[in-house]
Amino acid sequence: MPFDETNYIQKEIPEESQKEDGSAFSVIENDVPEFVGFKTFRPLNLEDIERSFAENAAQMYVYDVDGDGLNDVITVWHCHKYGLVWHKQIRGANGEISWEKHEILPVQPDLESKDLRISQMHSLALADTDGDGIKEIITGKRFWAHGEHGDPESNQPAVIYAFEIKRGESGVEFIPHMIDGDSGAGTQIITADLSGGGRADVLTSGKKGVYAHFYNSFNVL
Ligand SMILES: [Ca+2]
Ligand SMILES: [Ca+2]
Repeated sequence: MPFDETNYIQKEIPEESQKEDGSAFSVIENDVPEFVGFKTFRPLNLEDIERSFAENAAQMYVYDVDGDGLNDVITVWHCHKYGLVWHKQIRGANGEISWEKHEILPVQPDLESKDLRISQMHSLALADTDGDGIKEIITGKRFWAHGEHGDPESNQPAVIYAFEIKRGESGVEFIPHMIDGDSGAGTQIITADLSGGGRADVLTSGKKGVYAHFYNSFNVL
């Protein structure tokens, strides 16, 4: 189809939002894409709505996590520290939007605990790796992002995890599945069907090297 500029609307993102590390374009409220920055939710036709989605985000995704028909926001809370979060979209009686924060991995973990925690999650992907129609949240450790001692627990194993979203009567559960324990991910995780098996495989690169992780089956933890 020939280029027709009348098919496009150009809208400049305000300067302060251009500096935000994490951002996403997706449909939250209307039938046109809206900008979601990690400090703001910015519907294109409305004034900015201040909302802190993260302290220092990685990639952000807009996805209906709990399957209630309303898009939610998924991101890392601090890409050099801790926290993997999703923000549930809530609609008020008059259609007003608010957000409810839920932690998938703790923002302030107990370092004495054996519970799963990952520091330096500087990249995030969303893809259906097991082919069940629901996307998994894929993230990993950016090993030595600021060198050996620059970030919390810099020397912990360079893991990659898929968090399976399980929707149930009592809400949403996130089941962690370790994809790999010694590779990690830099600032971007790519998913693509490399093997031709019809499911998303996972590509990572970082200080531990460049890897393709082919989906076989989820480890049962
Ligand atoms: Ca939802
Ligand atoms: Ca899936």
